[in-house]
Amino acid sequence: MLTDEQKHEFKDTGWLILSDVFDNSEVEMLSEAALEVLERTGPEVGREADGSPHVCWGMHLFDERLKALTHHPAIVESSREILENDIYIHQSRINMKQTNGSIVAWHQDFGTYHRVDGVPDPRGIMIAVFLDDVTDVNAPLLAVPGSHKEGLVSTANLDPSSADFEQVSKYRYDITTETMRSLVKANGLTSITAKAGSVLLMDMTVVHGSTVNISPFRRLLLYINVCPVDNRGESFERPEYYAARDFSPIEASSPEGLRQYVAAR
Ligand SMILES: O=C(O)CCC(=O)C(=O)O
Repeated sequence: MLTDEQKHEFKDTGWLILSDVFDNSEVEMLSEAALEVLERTGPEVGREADGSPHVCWGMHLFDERLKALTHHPAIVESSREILENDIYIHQSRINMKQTNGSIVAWHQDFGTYHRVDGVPDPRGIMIAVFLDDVTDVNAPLLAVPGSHKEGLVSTANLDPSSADFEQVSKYRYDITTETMRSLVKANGLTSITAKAGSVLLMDMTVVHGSTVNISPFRRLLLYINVCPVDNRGESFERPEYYAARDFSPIEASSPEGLRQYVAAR
């Protein structure tokens, strides 16, 4: 159960970190699952320029361990408390930054969800589960505190010559340097660091991005983006691994729902 202080922090800053949600054995089991799913060969996997996989959208559709994670009580209950409603998963993804793993440009997740997937309102949470320690040296998420209060500040950035145009970048809405400058002048810019096993809950309108990882340390995160069930995507342009078709409320399991997969290793 979140405290009033935590709820206030989420509302005011735009995010909240919960420490020690998953223990080492759960982190190891989830990391194994994520690495296996990244071996998939379909279009749901995004690759670095050298062909190595770094993202898989819709992870919970492809692996029962990752699906079980989305039902973990810490994830479901905390999101329900913040959104004051039952929730569905609009999108999930694995995001791995190896050494030299590439940048994620400044953006708001809600930008694409609203303009492409037809999610009506900026009500939703980007949940990140940390499977590696993330410090200031291995390309942490960078985010502008309070930027969710500005609404949508991103604009379309269409470059049909980019290699990932069809799969990714035709759906991209970037934030100009000028906009970033004024947002950061007013609000500052923060790196989001946490130990493996932590969970980040972030308003999905917060402006965020990350740099190239030039450190020797891997940075593996799992994302689960949830919305209240009365805020469903209304257009179905993108495949299900990008944008939900199933709007059933996510039920919280007991913590054993995930532990059974640890025991089975
Ligand atoms: O993990 C990151 O560095 C950023 C991921 C992200 O913001 C996204 O996939 O929308």
